[in-house]
Amino acid sequence: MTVNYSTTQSGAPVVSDAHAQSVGADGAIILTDHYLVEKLAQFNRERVPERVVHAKGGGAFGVFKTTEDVSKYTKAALFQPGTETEMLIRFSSVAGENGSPDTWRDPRGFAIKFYTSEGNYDLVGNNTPVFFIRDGIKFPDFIHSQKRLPGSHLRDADMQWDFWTLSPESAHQVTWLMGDRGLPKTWRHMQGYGSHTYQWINAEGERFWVKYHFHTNQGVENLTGEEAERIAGENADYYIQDLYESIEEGSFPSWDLFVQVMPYEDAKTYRYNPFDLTKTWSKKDYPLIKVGTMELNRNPENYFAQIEQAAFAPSNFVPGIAASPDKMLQARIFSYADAHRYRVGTNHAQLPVNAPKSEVRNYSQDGAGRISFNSPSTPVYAPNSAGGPAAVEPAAGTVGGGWENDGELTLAAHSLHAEDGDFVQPGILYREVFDDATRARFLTTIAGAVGGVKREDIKERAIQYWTNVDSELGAKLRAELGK
Ligand code: HDE
Repeated sequence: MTVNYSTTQSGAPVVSDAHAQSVGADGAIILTDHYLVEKLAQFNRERVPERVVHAKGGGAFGVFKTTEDVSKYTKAALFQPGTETEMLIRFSSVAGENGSPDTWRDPRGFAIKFYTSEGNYDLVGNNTPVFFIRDGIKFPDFIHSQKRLPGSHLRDADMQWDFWTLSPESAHQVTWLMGDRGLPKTWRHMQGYGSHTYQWINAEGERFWVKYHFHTNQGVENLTGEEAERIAGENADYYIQDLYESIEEGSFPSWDLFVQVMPYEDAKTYRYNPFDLTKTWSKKDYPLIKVGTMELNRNPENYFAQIEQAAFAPSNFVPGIAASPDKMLQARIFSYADAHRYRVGTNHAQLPVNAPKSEVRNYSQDGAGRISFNSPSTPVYAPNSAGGPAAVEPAAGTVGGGWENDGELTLAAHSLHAEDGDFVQPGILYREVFDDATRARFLTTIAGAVGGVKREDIKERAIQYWTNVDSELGAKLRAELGK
């Protein structure tokens, strides 16, 4: 009969789960009680650094099925008709620390890892199609302004609005955030976006620009400001619980994936610069094309191992999908793998949740926490004459997904196209997409947020910012703040 006795980490039986060894009942505990030492030492090391942004989140596993034929746009194996690919998703909020309420107003992360037959493809998006800035060099400053003051350790409306109003490119994302969709009812009831423009390449080597849209089959539903505030007080883990319980009950949430596809040459002349992350593409210009459906059907068994240690990286591409000239995307291609090396460790990609289902073949070796290794007969260097793994070189002169570039080194922003302007699309969103009721709630929300600003000059700049989005809105906000 096997006895379920507890053991040390090395597998030997432990003497007691309840008592440390001591010299006499009332005497000193001893250093040779290595099980006590091991237990306390492991406990001290249970946490890894939380994500500097998107710290609070939850996730689940599922399957993505390609139901349509988009092979004329991409050769990626996961997007070929009928292909089913296992995937992991992690939803999150951005500014709050781990443990902060799920229902605070914030963008929500929508990070997917597809375990494809050609390696992992990570699509690390949000529930919004745009972002606050268009150059990655501003990201640390932006996040500092949304987090806490160093002295009081409090969040602060003055620095949020100081940053936003001095960065007018934020207006589209802030309009979006202060609108109804800034407070999704649950993670199941929101859309997901790749946000950036990505590149797709078909089997003939033809290139396209694409934007990803995940449409929820649960329907888009939002909370009102009052509901969100009440829930934040009652249940900080409202979204985590909703997702977990839905899946446990067998009610599997799903999203249909659509793409907007722009022919390669159009990028030069499209009315908005298509690589500027603060802009969307009109669906009239580039209609949605369906790709397939993602269904979440399995909860993690261990939150830490499978969600906290999940490492999503926009640098994880597969053949047929590549980067674009979007400067934000390019900054992210560096940033995420770097964050994982620091936060989870240099061998993070070998942990079960991060490891691809396809075989890994290369000459990387060693490092803290190494799990897998090559057979001793595989050479440890390339090139070699012993038949070790070797790159399949792409066609001469290409890296399989590039674009032409020319010019001096410059600090210039993305070039302006015919209808570009920081306040153009937010104005359209406010006037044409929002209805009357949404506009009324929007005014209450921004009046509340700007109302928290103490410095008069920043408050005045905030009124000007909204006046630039829509002059009537600016006047209403001024009246509201004067009350
Ligand atoms: Fe992130 N972001 N980000 N971000 N982001 C992180 O990665 C960063 C941006 C997004 O569930 C970090 O592992 C930079 C846009 C999601 O694990 C970090 C820039 C979009 C998640 C990081 C951006 C996102 C992150 C924190 C500007 C949507 C959570 C620790 C160039 C399109 C992923 C970590 C998960 C997480 C950096 C902008 C989405 C620090 C430098 C734009 C969903 O590496």
